Amino acid sequence: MTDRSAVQDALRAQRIETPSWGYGNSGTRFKVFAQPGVPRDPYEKLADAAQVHAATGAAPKVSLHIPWDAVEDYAALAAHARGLGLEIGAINANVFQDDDYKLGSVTNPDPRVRRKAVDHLLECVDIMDATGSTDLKLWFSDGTNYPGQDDTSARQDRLADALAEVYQRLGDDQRILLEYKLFEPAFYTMDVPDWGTAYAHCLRLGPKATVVVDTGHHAPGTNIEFIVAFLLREGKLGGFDFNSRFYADDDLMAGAADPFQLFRIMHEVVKNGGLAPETGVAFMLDQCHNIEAKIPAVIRSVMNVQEATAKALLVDTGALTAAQDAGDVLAANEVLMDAYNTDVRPLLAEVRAGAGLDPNPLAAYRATGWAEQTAAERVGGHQAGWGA
Ligand code: LRH
Ligand code: MN
Ligand code: MN
Repeated sequence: MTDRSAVQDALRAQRIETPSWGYGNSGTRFKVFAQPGVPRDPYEKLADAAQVHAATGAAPKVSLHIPWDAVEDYAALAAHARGLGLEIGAINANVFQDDDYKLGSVTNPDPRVRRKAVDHLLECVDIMDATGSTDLKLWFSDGTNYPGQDDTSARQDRLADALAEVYQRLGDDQRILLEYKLFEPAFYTMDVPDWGTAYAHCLRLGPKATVVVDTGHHAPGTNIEFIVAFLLREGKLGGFDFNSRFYADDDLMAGAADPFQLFRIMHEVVKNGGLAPETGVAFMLDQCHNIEAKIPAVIRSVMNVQEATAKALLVDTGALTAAQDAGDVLAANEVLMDAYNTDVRPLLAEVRAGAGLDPNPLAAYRATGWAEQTAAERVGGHQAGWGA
């Protein structure tokens, strides 16, 4: 696409969902560094997310993680979100932080533990009903550490049974987003280690089950954009958990480690129609800001996704197809690189100004004084949920 106003329209329409846990204190297993002004409850996390949306105009949805974001009244939480101009996005289930889950959750050899895990997933669907969320994001830490520890295929059977039960419970407008991860916390086998496993389960479940690509969940060197192109072609790409990684599941700011990879991913999204809301591709962040200030880090991440998207939209598709059809390898590559090497910051500044926003979201946020205000008002910040 090279029509400038069409590019601007597409950028204006893109929505990036931010994670509640990105606003809380987090760290590694070595240390959590508490920051001043960090939210003490889900209501305050939403208030912080509203700052990101106010500065960018692009982040009206917030993912919740249950029970990290457990509240008495979920309808009231959703109403609070609406009052802030936000909506509740994906409900992330958590079946990885209970002693019972040492040997797995839905794939645990003990049927009692499996029942408990599935009940939690069903409770998450209740929370979707109460909040208006349409997406149930499932990530399982399940797996084994040693050869022979458990029966690999039996675990797949248990997983399939659990997913089928949850799928049955979904409402018409609700769906499962199934996430995969190569390793960690299990080190020998993960029960959903890769997109192929996730895809096979989703295919068996039906149209309301799709795959989530978390950009931090692959082996080094994996061609993530190929996975994206393939899943989009099959109608099975539910969305992204965007973040950056240098080594493993680092959960750093999206586009910080490898902006070129993010561009290549967004190129496949744009080329294969994944920006259109009808495709249901959710652009979510899944990050933790251990040492940097959280709200500006989320704003920066939103901007990085927008910049990658803008560059992908600038790819001259006519010239690209012509070069590809002619078998002109270098010309085709040049078309992509021309788009990637374009400075899209002025274009995005124009889009923001056109929407009545400050062209510089980070400056806009700083000018609010929110960081100083919350540092003074909020005492005893909330940990994101793990890493202590
Ligand atoms: C697992 C994961 C998954 C969790 C989130 C906190 O590594 O990516 O999405 O829900 O981190
Ligand atoms: Mn994730
Ligand atoms: Mn992860």
